[in-house]
Amino acid sequence: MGSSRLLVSFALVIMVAISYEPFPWMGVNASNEPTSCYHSCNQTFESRHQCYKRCEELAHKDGYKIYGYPYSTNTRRVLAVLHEKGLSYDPITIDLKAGDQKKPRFLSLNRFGQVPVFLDGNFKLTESRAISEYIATIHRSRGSELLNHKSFKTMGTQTMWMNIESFEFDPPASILTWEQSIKPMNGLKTDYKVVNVTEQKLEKVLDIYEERLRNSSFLASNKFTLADLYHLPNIQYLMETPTKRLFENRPSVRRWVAEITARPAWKKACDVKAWYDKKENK
Ligand SMILES: N[C@@H](CCC(=O)N[C@@H](CS)C(=O)NCC(=O)O)C(=O)O
Repeated sequence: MGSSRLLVSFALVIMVAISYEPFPWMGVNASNEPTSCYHSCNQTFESRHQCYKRCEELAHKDGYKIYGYPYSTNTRRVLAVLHEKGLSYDPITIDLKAGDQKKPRFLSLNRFGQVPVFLDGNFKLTESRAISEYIATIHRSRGSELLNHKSFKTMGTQTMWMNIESFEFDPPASILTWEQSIKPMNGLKTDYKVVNVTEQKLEKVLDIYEERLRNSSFLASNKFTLADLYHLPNIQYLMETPTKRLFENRPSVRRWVAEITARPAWKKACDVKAWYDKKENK
């Protein structure tokens, strides 16, 4: 009797612990519907492809909303994924110049006070790379295949290059974008000392990219993937600054930059007018 009561209490504690949401403002309303839909695809007589398509439709039925700013690098990263997949979305402008991201209304969506914030129905995500992976995974069979998960090795290689972007490329690249593009756009002065020191760091990273891209069309494999896409927002700005020479001086990096920046989806992601013309902003 005593031991069965103990067992029930233990089960209850486990159930409460599993359902506990440590950051209620992040994804508390998440619907499990799409995930369980994909799981169910293994148990139906429908073809896997058809089943995935149905799950995609289900996941996308409410439409996507993106709170962002069309000049923001992190917003553009997500927009690029949406365009690569041919997905529609409603843009909601958070004017970073006006400081909208630090106003209570927006802080209730993202306590870090940063864009983008992505809504799939009631499910909320922040962090541009997490949002990108979410969309690319749900819509893996639609539009450009951004995940090369043909084997565990290709998956590992892709994750590795996505991490290299985050931890090696992005830190110097985003400082250089900030100093040379964003600061002047906001009437602030570029600190050239910072630029010089940071360019030296970026050069070391790009030497490694040059080696890799000599033997591979794209970073993770011979196909364009999220690993390449993640670099686009900073590269786009840097190609308009003197830092462009660091990319141009390395033939394989130059070839890669030309190829990825020419993608139609990327051009759409950078179209500021199209962002403001969309209906949610009106
Ligand atoms: N790690 C975040 C960074 C988000 C971020 O820094 N967003 C910038 C715009 S590109 C922002 O909102 N800056 C305004 C601020 O920090 O006040 C992501 O990848 O989404």
